[in-house]
Amino acid sequence: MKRIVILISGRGSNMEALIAARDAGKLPVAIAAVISNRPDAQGLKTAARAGIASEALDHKAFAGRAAFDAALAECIDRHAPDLVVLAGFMRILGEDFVRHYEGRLLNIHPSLLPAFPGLHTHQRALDEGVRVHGCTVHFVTPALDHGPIVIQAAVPVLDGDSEETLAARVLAQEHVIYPQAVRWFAEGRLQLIDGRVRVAGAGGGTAALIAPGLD
Ligand code: NHR
Ligand code: GAR
Repeated sequence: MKRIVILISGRGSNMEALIAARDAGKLPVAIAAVISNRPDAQGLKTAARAGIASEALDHKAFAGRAAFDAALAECIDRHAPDLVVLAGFMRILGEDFVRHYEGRLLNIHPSLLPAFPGLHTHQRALDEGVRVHGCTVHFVTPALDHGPIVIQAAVPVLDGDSEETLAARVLAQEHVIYPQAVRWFAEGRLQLIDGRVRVAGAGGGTAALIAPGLD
């Protein structure tokens, strides 16, 4: 069975969705460890309660980004993962780190990339007046939020939405597409060809789009 390490910085609801999918028999992976760059992350407690090895590596304790990245890679590699999953992980990772995990590092980003890379995506979507928003699972490359896309889910932006209501609508879809993407990886179905993701056996053969029904 494939081994995964999950990196978090806070609440950890995407991590919980992965744990739940595993527990339901829908995600054939061993969750080797959960690591947070913030020692006070709520998700660390959740992971420990689920019986998963959890560790904190405080980025503030390091002289710079390169030193933190190196220590983080060492910590991850002790668990010998096949895949590293960024789940609400809030530190930008350097080129050396990203290259080391090339093809085995996934992120979930709360927008329909390439729209709104970076932070505060929901407020920016509201400010721009877009009618469709969503989330994206992508392979991580050195260019922030620009790696090959695995799966996206779209949600409507509704009149009267606040940052909170829109974030909640997107988050519900994150919890659907992240376990799906990790499952595809675990099944060996994700192929990277010329910077694009092909999902073997999926109709159409390329990254999928889920558009949940409006009601
Ligand atoms: N690293 C690389 N090289 N490439 C990506 O695509 C990455 C990455 C690291 C994290 C997640 C990303 C997101 O989905 C991610 C993708 C943090 C920031 C950020 O500005 C931006 C994007 C993402 C994560 N972080 C600040 C920093 O200085 C700190 C912000 C904070 O601590 O609150 O690192 O959105
Ligand atoms: C999620 O919406 C995730 O997409 C986003 O933060 C939230 C984390 O929630 N990630 C980023 O913004 C990365 N910069 P969670 O901790 O409950 O999974």
